[in-house]
Amino acid sequence: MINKNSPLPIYYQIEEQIKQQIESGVLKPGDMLKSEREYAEYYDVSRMTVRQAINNLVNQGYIYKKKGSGTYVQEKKIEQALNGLTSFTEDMRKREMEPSSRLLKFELIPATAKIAKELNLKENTPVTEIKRIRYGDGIPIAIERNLLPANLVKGLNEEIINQSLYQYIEEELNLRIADALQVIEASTASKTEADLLEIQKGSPILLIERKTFLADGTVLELVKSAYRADRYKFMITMQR
Ligand code: 16G
Repeated sequence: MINKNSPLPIYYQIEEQIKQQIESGVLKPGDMLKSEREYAEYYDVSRMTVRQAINNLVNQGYIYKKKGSGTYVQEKKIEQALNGLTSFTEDMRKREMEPSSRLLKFELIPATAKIAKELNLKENTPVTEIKRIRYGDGIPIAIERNLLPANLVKGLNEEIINQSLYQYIEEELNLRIADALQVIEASTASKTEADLLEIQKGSPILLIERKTFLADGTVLELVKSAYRADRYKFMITMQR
């Protein structure tokens, strides 16, 4: 229950209670929450107060509103450990989700000056460009664009790309993927991104740039991806 004499604002107390119900599993992903009116009656507070608690939980990604329907508990976010260099396929499998992809582009392009510099190639060297929507259990999670030196990934075809790129590189080409540099930035979805990710335009997304290296220091890929921020979070363990 809430304590009206507490120095903690009432909306905050309600927010924390709902959060606790979600974290403890009393409210499960996909469950519909009570309406604002019901919460207001239940806690004996104004609907404005309830609305503030609800909006805060929406902003924190715990719940989401469906127009004309109600407010629901959000699915759990997929965590990617930042200290392990994983592929999308491995990432999903670890979460016991089924990975899949939709191929939007698979082309050979000549390296522009900028791409050539990043990949340590001469300008106009053939580069393989791959654009995929990545899904977990059929839900779009990310849009991903990879650029790889074409001579490094010989034999790549659509069938392979629909499975795992890293698996092919390691198991078929016997190259050793060693490390990567990754930059993560917050942004909002453009109309095109929103349509591909099946979210509303302007929803939060995480823009990720990854430059991956082979054990001998060769640049293997440049990747730009847009992840749905409501479905994805990063986790990092640190040592001192
Ligand atoms: C991840 C990587 C991406 C890599 C892909 C390979 C991030 C931000 N990016 O999505 O760099 O190319 O996995 O996935 O994590 P695959 O082996 O499933 O094709």
